[in-house]
Amino acid sequence: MSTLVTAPATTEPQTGTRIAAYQLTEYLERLGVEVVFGLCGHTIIALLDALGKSRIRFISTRHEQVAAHAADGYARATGRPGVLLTHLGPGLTNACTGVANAALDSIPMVVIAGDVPSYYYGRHPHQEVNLHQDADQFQIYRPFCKRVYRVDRAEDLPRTIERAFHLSQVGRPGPVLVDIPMDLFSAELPVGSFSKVPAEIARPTLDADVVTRIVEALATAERPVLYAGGGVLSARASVELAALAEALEVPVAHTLMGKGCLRDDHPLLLGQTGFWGTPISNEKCRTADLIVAIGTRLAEANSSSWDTRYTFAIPPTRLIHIDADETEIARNYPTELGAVADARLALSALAHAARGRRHQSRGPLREEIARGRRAFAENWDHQWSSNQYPMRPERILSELRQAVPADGFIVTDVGWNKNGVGQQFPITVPGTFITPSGLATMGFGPAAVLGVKMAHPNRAAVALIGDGGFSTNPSVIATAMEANLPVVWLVMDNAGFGTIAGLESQHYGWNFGCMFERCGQPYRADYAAMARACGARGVMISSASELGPALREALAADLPTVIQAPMENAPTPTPGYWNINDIYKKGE
Ligand SMILES: Cc1ncc(C[n+]2csc(CCOP(=O)(O)OP(=O)(O)O)c2C)c(N)n1
Repeated sequence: MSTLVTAPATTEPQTGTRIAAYQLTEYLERLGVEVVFGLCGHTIIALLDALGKSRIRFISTRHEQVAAHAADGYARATGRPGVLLTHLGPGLTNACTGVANAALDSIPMVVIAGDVPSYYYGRHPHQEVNLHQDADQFQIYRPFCKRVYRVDRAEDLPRTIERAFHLSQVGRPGPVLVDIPMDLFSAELPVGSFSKVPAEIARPTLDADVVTRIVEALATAERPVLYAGGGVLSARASVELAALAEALEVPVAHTLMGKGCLRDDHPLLLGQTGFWGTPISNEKCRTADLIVAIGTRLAEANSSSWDTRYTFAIPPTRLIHIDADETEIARNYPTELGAVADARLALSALAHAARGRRHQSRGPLREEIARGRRAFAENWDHQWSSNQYPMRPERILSELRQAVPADGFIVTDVGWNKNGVGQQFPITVPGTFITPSGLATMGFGPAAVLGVKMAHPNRAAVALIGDGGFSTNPSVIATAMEANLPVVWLVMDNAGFGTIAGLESQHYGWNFGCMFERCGQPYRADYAAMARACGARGVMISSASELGPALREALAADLPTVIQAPMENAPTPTPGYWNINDIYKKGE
């Protein structure tokens, strides 16, 4: 049985009334909420007043998107819901991108937003969103939240908050919005109003006959593959996955979000699939006779746009799919058997049943995997020691891997950083690779690392990001200073939105609109100086050999550090396929 964040029954005296904001804060404390990320506004200062007097830390950011990504990072690093507090209107719209990013990666989050006073609904009070319905702002979150609640009566607040924590964590996790008119924070509620706590939940597992059927299918298949998605990591199921793979000698491929599901040096690990995958992983999946996929959407990038020539050929490959969300099953591929289950419980049951079970001979599988992985690495391993300046991206990865302890967190953004790490960077401790996959939001990494460090102050936390991603919101430096979070941002600086510049160059022969330029010349902002201006540490790398020492110093420092590494805009290898490349047409 796995448990939600739940709270012990209240011990407060049950008489009289008390301001809702105070009772809400005490309830959050009882739920184990350690930190709230947000940005102030006149609608939420009643709650800030209460938070300020509580044990809960409030991390005040300079942009609500930063707060949302930080709450997301915190949730990924702890497995508990991130809590975001935002003002109405522009606060809520600013936070949208961060909350949507969490939603598309199934991250539990509770968003608390202030709204206009309830008694002014529809009269156009300051900042009301009401073009279609009075006090309508909560609707903005409908497409990506599991549920949007607007609380219309103070008495409904306790029940709604309890529902939000429950819903954000059950089944497929995700964000839930609770939109609260500002007057309700100041309402007097009977003491003890927040007494209902989220229930302990026994998550679904597999029936015994389903377990037998899947183990039988894996044991008797000639070329089976286990395919792990982010659901395996969020369920903390790496041990169970390894046990199943080893019991039946089945190789393991993974999605971007699934990276780290097995130690990178595990002899059965194939690597990532798809456009930015590895040849051995794509090949073993494409030629498999059976794939058992767990906790994955079988999404486009990881499936080479579902083109049967590259990553998955289903059919003829048979597919068994286990997921927490029934809507994911059989969407993109014909599926022989779907099962709705928690990844850890399912893998544990399968591994238990597989122990000692005879299986088909896999031949020299481990040697083939080792050979395939080595052959691909030979394309770039000579670059690990390249002294080229501006640096080769592979040298940056290699220095980072050497400097960061195995249990340190690598938080990426989008661009070379995400694609390169997914493909080429060894992760040995599950859960230490944190990346935005579903929405693939540029700007996630620099902010999410704040939440990750908040969750694990004694472990290293490095944001490996592009200069495009970093410059979307450099206010993260000031926030890290204020919150005393000694994170490291390693900026891979190719003076532009390099990945898109590369794509445009490939198809159109130039990179109009994608590079940073001033008066027709490349334009490089000095992010290291920007960090120093905030009182943080800033290091501009001026030769490849400086990076390793700079990283070690940054990781030992008690101040946040920006390390800016000028880098060649070299593309990440793409052994898979992405259908967009067939769309572009060049005119005169
Ligand atoms: C918010 C947002 N806008 C645009 C994009 C499209 N996009 C994907 S990669 C990328 C370039 C990122 O540039 P940078 O951070 O410098 O990394 P690089 O590609 O140079 O490695 C862009 C703009 C996105 N993913 N997110």
